[in-house]
Amino acid sequence: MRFRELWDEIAPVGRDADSGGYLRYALTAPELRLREWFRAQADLRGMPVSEDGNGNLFAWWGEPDNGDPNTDGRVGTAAVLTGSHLDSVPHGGAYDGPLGVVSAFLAVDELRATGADPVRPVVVAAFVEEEGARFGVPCLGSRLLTGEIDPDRAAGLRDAAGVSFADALGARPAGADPALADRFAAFVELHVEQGRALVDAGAPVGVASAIWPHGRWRFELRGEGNHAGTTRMADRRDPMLTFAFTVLAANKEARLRGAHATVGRVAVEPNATNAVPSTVTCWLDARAATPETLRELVEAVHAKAAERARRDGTELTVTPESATPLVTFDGGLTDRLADLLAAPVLPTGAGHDAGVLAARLPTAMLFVRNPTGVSHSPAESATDDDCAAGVVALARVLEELACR
Ligand code: HGY
Ligand code: MN
Ligand code: MN
Ligand code: MN
Repeated sequence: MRFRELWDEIAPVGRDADSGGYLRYALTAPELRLREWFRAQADLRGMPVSEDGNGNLFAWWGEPDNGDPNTDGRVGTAAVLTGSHLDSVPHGGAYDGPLGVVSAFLAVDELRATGADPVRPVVVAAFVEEEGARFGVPCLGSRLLTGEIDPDRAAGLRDAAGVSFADALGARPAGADPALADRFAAFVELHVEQGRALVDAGAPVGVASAIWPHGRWRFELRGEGNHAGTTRMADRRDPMLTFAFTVLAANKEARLRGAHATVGRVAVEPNATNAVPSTVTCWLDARAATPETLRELVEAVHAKAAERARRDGTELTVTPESATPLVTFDGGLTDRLADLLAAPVLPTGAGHDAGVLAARLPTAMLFVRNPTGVSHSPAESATDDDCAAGVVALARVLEELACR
């Protein structure tokens, strides 16, 4: 086990010196460097790398499939897929994503050290744009691979500088792999926990039961830009007021339902201290235990924002940007892994590529304890001992799924 050694190789990549967090947006320089690192790690292990035309990378231990999922006429023995993503949210933590990729390579090493002889290929994956931090749609790579998003829609998604996903990728994305379920027997994603359930349980590793349904909605509030010094308060059409009320309403409506609502991103036009804004655009991230609760929550926030917009003389447009349904991981597989590892089973409110692939493949997730419970922040953490326990757990899972 060389966890620290391997971890230190990627630790400086994309790290912001001021915040200590990571700026590893999909297909930008730091993430491209991590993709090169991924290829080098695969190479070191004699694992050929295939790409799926969507920006996702796959390193094969065992006979690789023909590498062109979309023109596939022949599928070999279904492989066991593991891995995660290399991109981050703005000023994100070190572990969210890369821990699953590093652990996957180390789990391959562990298995090989024991002389394991898999009857199925073991494949380490790095999925592109899991966070949606650059192009707005989370799990973009896995959604393309499963056919959950139309390749033309994905191609046209643009980043803040106007660069399209197709341009960043260098091609129109290939889209769904019709042979996906033949190609892969199962997917197991290891991820840092983004909460404190494992701290409470006193366990270094857990198994995921479900992912709350969640989504992103863009709220565009238009008013009238005007002079801060001369415009009478009664004459203003100030979208910032509607915005402020919307944020408070989201918080209240989520609390009422035991759900989660966040407004973590906002853009103000013209963004001047001495001007009443003309437009405020904000993004609502909403998550709840059931689809019904999520729908009610978003409808309630929308209704309250619309009512407030009428009072403020502003105009409101709400656009859904992404939706992730309730994911219940394969019960048989989850129970099997929880028994194998004697690990607790827990749900999460975070989205993952595993949640997308679960619609097509038997899928499970392992979580590694996070002492602070903090994630999507530079304060995200995990101890080396727990990360090593995660690798051992993942190796046992791969042995169970690929060597029998
Ligand atoms: O849950 C999320 O925000 C993302 O999918 N990682
Ligand atoms: Mn094939
Ligand atoms: Mn994340
Ligand atoms: Mn993640």
